[in-house]
Amino acid sequence: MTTDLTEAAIAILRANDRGDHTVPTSSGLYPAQWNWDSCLVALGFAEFDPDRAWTEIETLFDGQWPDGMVPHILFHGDDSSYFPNAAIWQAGPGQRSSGITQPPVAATIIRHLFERFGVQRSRPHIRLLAPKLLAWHRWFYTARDPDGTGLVAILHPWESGMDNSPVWDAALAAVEPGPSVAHLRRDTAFADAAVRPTAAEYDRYINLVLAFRAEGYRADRLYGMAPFRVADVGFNAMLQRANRDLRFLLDMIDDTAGVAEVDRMISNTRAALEARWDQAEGFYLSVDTRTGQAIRQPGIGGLLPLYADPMTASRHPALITRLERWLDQVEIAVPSFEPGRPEFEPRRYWRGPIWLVVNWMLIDGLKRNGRPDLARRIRRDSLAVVARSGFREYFDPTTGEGLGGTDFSWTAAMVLLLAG
Ligand code: 9YW
Repeated sequence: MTTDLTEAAIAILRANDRGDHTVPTSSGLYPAQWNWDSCLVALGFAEFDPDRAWTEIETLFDGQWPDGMVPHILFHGDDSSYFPNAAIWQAGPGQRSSGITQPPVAATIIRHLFERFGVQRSRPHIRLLAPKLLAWHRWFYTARDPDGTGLVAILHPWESGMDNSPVWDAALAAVEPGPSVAHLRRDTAFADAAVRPTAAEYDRYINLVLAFRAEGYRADRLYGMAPFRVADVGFNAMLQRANRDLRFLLDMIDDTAGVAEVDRMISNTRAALEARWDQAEGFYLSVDTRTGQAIRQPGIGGLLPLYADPMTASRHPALITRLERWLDQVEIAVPSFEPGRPEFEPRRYWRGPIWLVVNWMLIDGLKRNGRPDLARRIRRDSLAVVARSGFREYFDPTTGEGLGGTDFSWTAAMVLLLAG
């Protein structure tokens, strides 16, 4: 169905298309290719330009490091409007990437493309990409879970994709701030500082980058020295969902050794994620693996086991009740942090605003978990908030106000996917 909204979404993706990759926004705020943005944007291209969807993912994997990591940013062109740009990172074989990763949603997106386009058109792409995906997932379980716990760690809040979520507050407070970088920030030239991470957070983000740079971004060094290290439920839930989708892709190309390897990842992570359920809290809790402390901040990542596993709701009905309570406290679904808590800030980035990409994960998960009614509500709200406030980066769940960057690629992609 073609509507004004889908026409506008296509126009945004076309405008942000740089040929073989898409920038999150043309405004200058993010002048490069971000890992999970690219994957999620491919879901939008899939609705009107299948070849372009595959190219997006293939460009991302062209940037894969020899050790298997797929960086969180690939810098392709003029990156002078972004801080920290390639000259600061000084990372990767071509010095054109960041030195950390982002949520591994690629396998899930590739499976979606396969289901959309069928075997004939997808098989050559899957043959190319599945071994690269396997190398990335293997990197996670070696570099980021060297003790074999079944949960991989993030070493920087940027790796989570949910930069300033209150879930990181305590772990980040323990990181040395280093010198102030307030005068170097470029993001606040494009978006109101009141809806972005704080100066104290940015100083620590950059100090972590400099600490990793001093180690040459060597995976065998970073895990032990990282001053920030969290086994996050949301991140691991996205990885687990991707593991299941990767298993499907490897099976399709008859890689039996690969299937067996991923089966081990799946069963270890299933048990480890389940062990993060806290009956008294009625929530999944992430853990600071430097201190061993459970993190009692209810961020939206704690709901993502619904996306990883279709049995989550039947095992833990309390999780659905919790989500329903969140929704009762806002106008529009879904806040990225629990409303009513002191840390909830409905306009500040990942401390409360709605992000459509996470809404999509919950919609998908709720359908699989036998709650199509809740999925419908979130879908309706997601489309309505864009119709009302435009293709913004994120939205205030209490008012529907659009916030952050404008003409955002992944917001456009989610509209195409959800409206289709
Ligand atoms: C940054 C591009 C990225 C997203 C992240 C989001 C934000 C800021 O923008 O990061 O400087 O990297 O938090 O999830 O990938 O849209």
